[in-house]
Amino acid sequence: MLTKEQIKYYHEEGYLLLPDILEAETLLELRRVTEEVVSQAKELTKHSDVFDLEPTHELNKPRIRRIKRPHLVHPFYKKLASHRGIIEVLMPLLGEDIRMRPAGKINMKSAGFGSPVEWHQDWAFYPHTNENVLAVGILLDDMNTDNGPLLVLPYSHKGPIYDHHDNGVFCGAIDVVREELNIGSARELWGRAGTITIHHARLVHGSAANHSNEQRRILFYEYASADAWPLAGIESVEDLEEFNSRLVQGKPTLQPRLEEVPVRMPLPIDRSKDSIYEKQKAVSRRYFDNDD
Ligand SMILES: O=C(O)CCC(=O)C(=O)O
Repeated sequence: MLTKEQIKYYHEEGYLLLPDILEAETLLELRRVTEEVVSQAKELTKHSDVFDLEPTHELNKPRIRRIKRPHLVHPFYKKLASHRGIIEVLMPLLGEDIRMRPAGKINMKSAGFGSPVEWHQDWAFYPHTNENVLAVGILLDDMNTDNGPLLVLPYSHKGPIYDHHDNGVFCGAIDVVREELNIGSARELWGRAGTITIHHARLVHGSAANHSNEQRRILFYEYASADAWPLAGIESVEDLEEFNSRLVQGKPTLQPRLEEVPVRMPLPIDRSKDSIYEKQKAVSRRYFDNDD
């Protein structure tokens, strides 16, 4: 459970860093399963439904940037999304009824070349009827200042939704010069493997390339209160059974709660680009260096 101070901190600053949430054996199993999944990517020559590849990936020299929607890839990841330690941390922030979003990913950030993620707000990708929406990051490896830690802009979840478009198309990245963001106020989130990060869906965040000798893998799950419904066009709710099957805690509802929240629709969008890395290629001015 979270302390009152931690709950206050989350609401004020927009993020939390919580050490030792996963037990040692769960962490070991998470790493083992991840290595097993990655070993299936050797034969790939292009992105697949499961893997997003680094620009320098080669056949038989796999360079995996991301495992997409891990909860659909291996039952262990599905189970982990409802880990009691995580749910107990989420309940004071999201309430008794919590649904997982259909996305989720493991960003691999391999040693030496792991790609950066440009500054963005998750809310720009998936606005909901209210802002009880957040992402949980589970560190598979120790994260430090050199291996591409998660960078967050405290308090930015209370500010505007920045423009994530370039040349009239949603590119999933903020041009921080054009939008005059004060990147100097960013904080690095560090921690040992097994630590979790939590960031509010409106919080501006990103991360640099990993030029160190240590890999930095984070598994991200995204959660919303059951009464926070995705806005039309963002995610299909035609299959109500599937929608409700993603509840990790509590009961579903047919009554979305509407809140006055800033929204900028991520449209038009190139749906063939299935990962943030591919979408962000369309931004004209990058902040982080990149191998592309
Ligand atoms: O992996 C990271 O450092 C940031 C990931 C992120 O924000 C994303 O993939 O949306």
